[in-house]
Amino acid sequence: MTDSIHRDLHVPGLLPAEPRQGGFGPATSEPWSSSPYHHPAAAWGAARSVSKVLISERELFAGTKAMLEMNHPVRGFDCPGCAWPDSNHGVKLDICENGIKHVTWEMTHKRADADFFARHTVSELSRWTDFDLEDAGRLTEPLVYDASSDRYVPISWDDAFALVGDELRALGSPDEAAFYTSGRLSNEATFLYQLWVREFGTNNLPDCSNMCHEASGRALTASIATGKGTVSLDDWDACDALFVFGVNAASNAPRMLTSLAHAVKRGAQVVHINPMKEVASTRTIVPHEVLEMARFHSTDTGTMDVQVRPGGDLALMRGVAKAVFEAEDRDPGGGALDHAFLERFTSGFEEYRALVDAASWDELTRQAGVDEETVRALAQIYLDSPRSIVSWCLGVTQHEHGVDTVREFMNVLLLRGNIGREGSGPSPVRGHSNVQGNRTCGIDHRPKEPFLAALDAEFGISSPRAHGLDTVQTVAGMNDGTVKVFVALGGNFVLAAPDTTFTAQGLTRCELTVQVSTKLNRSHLVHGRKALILPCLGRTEKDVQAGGPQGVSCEDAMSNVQLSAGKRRPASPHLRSELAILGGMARATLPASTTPWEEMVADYDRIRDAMARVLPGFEGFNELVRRPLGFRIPQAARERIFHTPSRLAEFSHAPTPDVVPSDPDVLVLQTMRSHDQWNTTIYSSDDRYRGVKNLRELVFMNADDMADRGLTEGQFVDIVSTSKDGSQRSLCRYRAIAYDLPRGAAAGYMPEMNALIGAADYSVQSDQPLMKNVKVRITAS
Ligand SMILES: Nc1nc2c(c(=O)[nH]1)N[C@H]1C(S)=C(S)[C@@H](COP(=O)(O)OP(=O)(O)OC[C@H]3O[C@@H](n4cnc5c(=O)[nH]c(N)nc54)[C@H](O)[C@@H]3O)O[C@H]1N2
Ligand SMILES: Nc1nc2c(c(=O)[nH]1)N[C@H]1C(S)=C(S)[C@@H](COP(=O)(O)OP(=O)(O)OC[C@H]3O[C@@H](n4cnc5c(=O)[nH]c(N)nc54)[C@H](O)[C@@H]3O)O[C@H]1N2
Ligand SMILES: [Mo]
Repeated sequence: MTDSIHRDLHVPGLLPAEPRQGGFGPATSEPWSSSPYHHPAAAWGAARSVSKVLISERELFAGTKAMLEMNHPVRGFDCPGCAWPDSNHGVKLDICENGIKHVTWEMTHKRADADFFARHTVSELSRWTDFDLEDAGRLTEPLVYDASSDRYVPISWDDAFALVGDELRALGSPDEAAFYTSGRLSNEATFLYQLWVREFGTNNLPDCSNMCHEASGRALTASIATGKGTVSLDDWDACDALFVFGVNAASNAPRMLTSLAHAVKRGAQVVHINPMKEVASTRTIVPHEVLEMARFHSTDTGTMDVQVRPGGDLALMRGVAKAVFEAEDRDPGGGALDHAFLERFTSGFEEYRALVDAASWDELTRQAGVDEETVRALAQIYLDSPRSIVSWCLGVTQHEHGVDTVREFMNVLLLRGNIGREGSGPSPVRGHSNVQGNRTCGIDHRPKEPFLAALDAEFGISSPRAHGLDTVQTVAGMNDGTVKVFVALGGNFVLAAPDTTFTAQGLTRCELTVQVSTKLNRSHLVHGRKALILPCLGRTEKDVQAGGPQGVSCEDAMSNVQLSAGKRRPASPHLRSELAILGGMARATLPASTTPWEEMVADYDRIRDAMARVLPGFEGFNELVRRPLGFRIPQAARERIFHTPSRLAEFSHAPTPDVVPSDPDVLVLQTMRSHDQWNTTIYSSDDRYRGVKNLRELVFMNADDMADRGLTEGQFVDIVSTSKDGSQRSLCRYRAIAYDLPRGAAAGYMPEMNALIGAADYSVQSDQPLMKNVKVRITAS
């Protein structure tokens, strides 16, 4: 086996490459184990796991109190966990295991204060695990990197802002800076952020969405002229069939389990389409139903499982379309197709029909990795269901053909008029709690003209029109020297982005890196020549500005916008809100700006007033957002008004992609989350629903693929990936674990496995890194 050049390249700040049991999670000497999980999701294990985190953070009382405030419709704060909407059944609290873990992680009593940084050099911290870095606790004051002592040392807020302003103004062009967002930034902070960046003069606004749902946004925009799903939770409650693609709901959107269980209970069909059989496709104990929990009653959360080939979803849905056309041919006008809808509201139907007719069953089933009988069974469910929803997450988007696949979902929905009526439509499961709101409020490296025109008119500025850099392009720019300043509002860029060493090398080549964060993470240690850590308030904390206590708003995955106000005393008196930090950096960068930065920061209502004039659907924002359940942003597509160039919903006509590797030795590896992690934050090395304990450095494989390679359970293997550009990367001494996966499919955990994904490995359709489609060879170590 050849060691790739990338492994030899040592970048300061990165952990050395040798494996540690536990991966980037807590180091552990406990024996690892793996055995199938047989219990319903969200059962007592969830309660135990929560109390473990609460107790370890010594926050049992405060944590319990916070839980009662979280997602409370009138006086709560928005859960900073996932973007799944709150229960639509009135005032009931809507909380979940992983949301609670997420919140308590922020509320820790531990502090990474100036003393802490005086005790540890950056080189020393670089050898800590990522778990230990975050576990140092909340950051308490602004810090600047001091090269002479290799330490972060305190700096005043004013000096920190001045440093940012000076560096930015010294650049040859505003395009030499990039401004990253992790999707938990509030709507108001988002708006201020993009305003600063555009007034400064660039659209370089890479965000986590570039790695997440960029494909969904592009596909939906092309087909129905909105980047978002069109359904609400009421639609979930009304549908006859739910097709759920590529999401691990029990871990990543646990409150979705409630909706799945309710759907099955009232007799709807719930089909899970996933190469991996995830626990959400079987049974759950509905988190709210305390009585059922006490009695160990579980509810089914699925009626059918389809184990698709990685990337085979498009072919699968094309097979469904083929069966729908066949049903129409058997009984013309009998209701298989919604002719009235197709004629009045769509464009490109005939070409789509011809494309599907030309595709053979053999080819579709081979590409889908699913037999014809199963595809037909799926199609029958679709035909028998007057109202259908298609829902999906990263299993669909992080592939080469993510955009075409989401468009195929739309094609199939359009055939039977499944949009713009109750119980039907597309429903992407978004990631970070406000990633959807970030786009709505202007974080977009490819902004649209009407938005820029409105922004310019409101503030008397002239925003740049040229497209900016996304995440992948930003990493390339840092490496080739065209990006010199990197500002990150949240997130953990070096671990979240692909090609870890390349990304790390890029960051170290920057003149200045600025991280606005709550906790210490790897991206603070892999830094530019100059570096700032600016600590901010978390979502649970009280935010008081000159104009009094402030609240901010977030948009969930179903376009509901709600106010969120923290209640806790801030972790340190020196913390500032993200908005105050943004206002400070903006003023220092743009001393002559006529934008009222200080007034907007003093009273967020002033920001919302401006947003009401710039953003469609936000008219009366301050009043709307104070309603008990907030408001839903209106969507034309939901009313069957499609603002596409043709004014019609557009069928797409992509060829069926070839997703079967030509070399049988090559496996398609997906990189995913375990149950006990939040993206780059890893709480423990367990993955309860997949039956794994104390192990993250593993690769799940089909048992026959293991046997072919002479591998036994738990044996050490080396994983070598080959990038689109031919370069190779490797991870060594990972344990092979047999799992119910289709042949040719393998799976392991992000962010560790980002080391395998080359900078060239992104989709040409969406520019999304191919995080679910890494071509690898696996051999015994
Ligand atoms: N607790 C917790 N909650 C989270 C997060 C977290 O880290 N922890 N992260 C948040 C974020 S930012 C996001 S974007 C979401 C992510 O939510 P998910 O999309 O659930 O994230 P992953 O863990 O990457 O899981 C991907 C799923 O897609 C499946 N899959 C892989 N390839 C294919 C394929 O080709 N076809 C199909 N049909 N399925 C496939 C995998 O088997 C797996 O079930 O969750 C959000 N919520
Ligand atoms: N291989 C692989 N890589 C992936 C993925 C994958 O499936 N596979 N998924 C991708 C996806 S979908 C996403 S969304 C990205 C996630 O990428 P990011 O959003 O960049 O990463 P996170 O781990 O969510 O960021 C965690 C950090 O956010 C900071 N933080 C927490 N709360 C706050 C707050 O309130 N304010 C501020 N300012 N900072 C805060 C803390 O310092 C914490 O360390 O990763 C991507 N990377
Ligand atoms: Mo995400």
